[in-house]
Amino acid sequence: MASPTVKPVLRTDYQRSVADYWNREKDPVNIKLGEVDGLYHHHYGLGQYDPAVLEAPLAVRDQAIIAEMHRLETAQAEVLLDAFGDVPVRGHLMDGGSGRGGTSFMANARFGALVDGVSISEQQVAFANDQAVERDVADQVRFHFKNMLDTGFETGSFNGIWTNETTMYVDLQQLYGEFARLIAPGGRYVCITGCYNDLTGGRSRAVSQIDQHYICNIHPRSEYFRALADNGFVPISVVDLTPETIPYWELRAKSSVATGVEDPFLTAYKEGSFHYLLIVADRI
Ligand code: GPP
Ligand code: MG
Repeated sequence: MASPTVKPVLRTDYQRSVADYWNREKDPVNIKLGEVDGLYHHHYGLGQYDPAVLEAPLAVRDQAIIAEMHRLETAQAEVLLDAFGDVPVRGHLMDGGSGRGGTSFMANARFGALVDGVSISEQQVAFANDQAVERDVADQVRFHFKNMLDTGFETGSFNGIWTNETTMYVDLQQLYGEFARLIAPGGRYVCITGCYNDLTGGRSRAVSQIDQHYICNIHPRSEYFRALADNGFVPISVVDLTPETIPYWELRAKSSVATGVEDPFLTAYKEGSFHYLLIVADRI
């Protein structure tokens, strides 16, 4: 007898191309930073860097800059997690687009919460699950090859969900429809994202260059609030983190692990066509 139809995780050519990108990705800008302390991030940094790293003796300068960039990326994840406020011990959180797992491990360590991360990259899922074993938290932090637009997780089974720089890969109405189903009433959604400024009239050249670099589709700012409201989410806090992320990009541009995307980010932020936003919204 035929088994019930299981929907494939990757459903479009676009999703397959994004998965392919992340399955191959082994960029030193992420791997070397992760090796500093074993937390592998796929997001940018927040806060001032210590200018002394740029003057460190040549033999250790490169490593000092990398460690400083990593510190700022970890600080970014702390800001995201701060926005959850209190999460019950053994509460249940989801990481939408979990990468190599950095933010998920921090959430588990901070709250004692059970965390499920989802990613459409099988390589990232495997890497993050290996990290969970290495960190001895595989019973509490699990990574799944799943599509965050349609996870198959139980309705109302999460206290909270976050997306750390992943929403530019998906349709926001579909995403927040699924998150509204997953988060129990009173639960919280926390997002850090880059979005373009509707007030400047469209996607600037620099924003298009960022899209092209990552094969993503950066949304206008207004789309976030429309899609959240349409799906039963009420914002409680919106913070423009742009001034706090610019130092990270300035340091990254001077580092040995710069990738070429630094100029478009700095141009877009400084000209005002792009913002780095924290959005916190509650499920009603
Ligand atoms: C990647 O982080 C983040 C994205 C691909 C999303 C794009 C983000 C925006 C704010 C537009 P990463 O750590 O994998 O990137 P990199 O390799 O450049 O450090
Ligand atoms: Mg990175």
